Amino acid sequence: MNKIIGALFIGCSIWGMLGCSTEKKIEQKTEIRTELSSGWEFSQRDSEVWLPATVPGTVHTDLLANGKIEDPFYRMNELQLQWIDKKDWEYRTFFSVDKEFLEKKNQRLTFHGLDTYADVYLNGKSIGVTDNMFRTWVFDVSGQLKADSNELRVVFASPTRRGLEEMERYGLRLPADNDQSERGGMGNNRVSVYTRKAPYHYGWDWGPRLVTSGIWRPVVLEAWNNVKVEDVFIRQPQVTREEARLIAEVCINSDKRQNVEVEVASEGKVLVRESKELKVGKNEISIPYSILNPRLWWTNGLGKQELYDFTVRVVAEDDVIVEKGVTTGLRSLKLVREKDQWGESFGFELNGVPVFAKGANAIPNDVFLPRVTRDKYEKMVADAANANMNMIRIWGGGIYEDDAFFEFCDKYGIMVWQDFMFACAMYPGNPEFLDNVREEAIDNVVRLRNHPSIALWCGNNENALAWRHGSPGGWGWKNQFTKAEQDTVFKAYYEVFHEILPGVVEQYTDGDDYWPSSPMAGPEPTQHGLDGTTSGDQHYWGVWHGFRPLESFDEVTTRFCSEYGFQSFPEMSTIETYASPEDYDIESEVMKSHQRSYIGNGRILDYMKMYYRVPDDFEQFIYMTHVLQGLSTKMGIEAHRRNTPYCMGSLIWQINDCWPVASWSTTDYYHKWKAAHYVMRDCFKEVIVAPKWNGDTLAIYGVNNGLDSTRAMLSIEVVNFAGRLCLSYHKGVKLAPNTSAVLFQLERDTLLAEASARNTMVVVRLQDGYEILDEKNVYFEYHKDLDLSDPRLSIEAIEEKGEKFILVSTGRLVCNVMFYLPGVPAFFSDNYCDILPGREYKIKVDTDLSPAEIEKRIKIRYVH
Ligand code: BMA
Repeated sequence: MNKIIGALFIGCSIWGMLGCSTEKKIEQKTEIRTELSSGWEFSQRDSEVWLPATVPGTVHTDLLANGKIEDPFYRMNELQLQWIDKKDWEYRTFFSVDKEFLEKKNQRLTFHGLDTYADVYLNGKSIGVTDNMFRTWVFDVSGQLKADSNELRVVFASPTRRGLEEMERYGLRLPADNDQSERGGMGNNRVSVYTRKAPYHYGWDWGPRLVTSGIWRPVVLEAWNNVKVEDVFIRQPQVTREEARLIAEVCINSDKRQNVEVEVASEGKVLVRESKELKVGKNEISIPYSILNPRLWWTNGLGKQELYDFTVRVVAEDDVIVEKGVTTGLRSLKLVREKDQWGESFGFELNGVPVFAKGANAIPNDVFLPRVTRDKYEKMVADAANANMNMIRIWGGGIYEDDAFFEFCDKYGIMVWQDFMFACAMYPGNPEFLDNVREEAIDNVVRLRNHPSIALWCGNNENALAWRHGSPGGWGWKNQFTKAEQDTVFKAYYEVFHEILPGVVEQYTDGDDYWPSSPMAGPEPTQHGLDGTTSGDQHYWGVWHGFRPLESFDEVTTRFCSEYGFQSFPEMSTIETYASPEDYDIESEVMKSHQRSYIGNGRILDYMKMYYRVPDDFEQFIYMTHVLQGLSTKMGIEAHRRNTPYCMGSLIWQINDCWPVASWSTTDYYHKWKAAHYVMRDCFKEVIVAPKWNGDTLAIYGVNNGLDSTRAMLSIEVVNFAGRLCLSYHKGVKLAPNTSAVLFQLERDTLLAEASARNTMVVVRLQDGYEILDEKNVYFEYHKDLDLSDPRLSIEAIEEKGEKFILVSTGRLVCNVMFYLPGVPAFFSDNYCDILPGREYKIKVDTDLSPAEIEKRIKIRYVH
């Protein structure tokens, strides 16, 4: 049983974590807060069997923990678990509260996430009904609690049965292409769009269909007397290097009419204090103040991620009654769209400086969301920062992520492009649905708006593109509807994405930017549903979905490429978690079921044939998919950056996975780096050299997306695969900020002279003194046509100051060498890279193995 024993908020003990810096103590015991996380049980509705449950959790993970189902991710188990979403489930716990709690005037129960259709009962009495997994549900339970045993019961209705009912009620069958209803035994009843629940739970082209129910975020019980600070929002109307003009908007709930002082403090200093007369109930208070010479928040790579802890205190008769802390960063951050010689720009400006957005799209880190711990969020965001990213787009088919994700984005300097949760579908427009959406938007905007990392709110993912109202085209969705029905569907679209959501962003943020749909050429009716090329943002899927060659990244213009990507399998150690050796064939049932793209594994194979020799061996093939994805990633990023400042953003689809699967991810479900993630780290450096063949001419571009001009030495060396230097050129160059320029051009014949195109390469390097800013290898032929003979690599393992390294050298070029330690978790600081003859590479290895064991166990794969 949960026991609540006066967990009082006194002085700095709790608030210290939030940055309390007062000398004063809170003299009055005002607030008690506890999480109801223990003693939970669950049961299939109407069964007498109650089993232990975890809260926060899901019914699937509870069934798994109780041994009632097999691991949903293993082989084809997912198919056996489709009954779960057809059932109703019940959760309950018993808890007591102490005298002190009971004596408080205000008692409140908050569910931070209920998935999804739930009836909530306290001591047998209904206290609320819920229908949106994204909302925070707050119930006033004042006077309804008992000292000894309270029963809290949450009954979840089958989300798919309720979905069917909602679909019937709405009367139109709306398109939702990614909903894998057939797999769920629901025929073509794509019910996902009628319910405000994470769309990807119903399946996606990288995700299983596992439609969960459960209490997925914490349940919190609070009690207080007198005054409660409900919310603090630090508005930043004007932030410059000289001054940050701020407004603390404070929402205070008061039990009585009273005169108080409200102060804002930071770093041990009271910044402002004002007298206020509180009325009974909610009081919205605005307190302007400013900070001179603020320490600005910058993105990863451009500066420090300075954060400020502000504390708002309510003081009466010289005692602090209550206080609340909030952490934010001071910065001006906006989306700039201005007419220019090419059309209209699309780029982010941070503290007055244009920032090339380098990053990736993110999906939820698990199908079973409560499994995503704070550590996993940190790993994901740190992986982004370590790959030189400065932006993550939270894509609209998942969830509004936990606070932890945004805290890490603030800390690591990652801007967030935040979609609202609508993707690749059309949605109902009945008044209850629209109201529900509005409340969901308010809850999440208010929850997240203090994070300096938030750069953009975006209505949806690809809905406009797919629908393409008023014109032929799109994804053919309009054909199933009469003209009148089309207008109904679009009216709902328009209300949500052009009225409700921008209205919420305008009302509840400090002028944050809003973009109705990604991608779109612009919000004008004439631009509706058009992918951006001369304006707006673009999802470029010519590569992969369109089966265009990788070179086409360079042929397409984009002002901001918010999606593009290429698939690979996860590495063998991950495949081993869901398949057994008899499945090791890309055409096996198991491998195909862990591949959800409609073009499947064949698309990877077809691309591989274009650039590489296709190996027969399964494990070598898996490795080659990484190499191929790495090549595509390099070509995409370099194309976008060569186009600076026409193009000001490059976001890879996608950084992560929600289960172990073949997908576009650059780190897999277990956050293991694929080759593409290393490639991103290289290609997202502020200064890069990006050579490119224009027919028979090698054009060597230098790109600088940093804040300062850079002087460097460009060297171009033609070497054969045995390491003999054939030719070299050197040139001093200057790279201005946010520019891309051709630094040098050379003809293929000049470079090759008498050498063979099959065993000669060009090494292009930008160097500042001894520091190598960037280096790229250029080949004269595709790898499938190169003379890549078997290598004789020498690998020596050493330990220096407790860290392990391998020293690697070769007499002949080896391409895309993957180092691995079979069966042993290890991270190599560099991997999948070319090893050139005549050099020594020192690569750090994070592993528990000793150097001797590393040498014994290390294995490599390479392109041949
Ligand atoms: C996009 C996304 C996703 C999808 C991906 C790969 O455009 O928005 O819906 O998973 O392509 O097909």
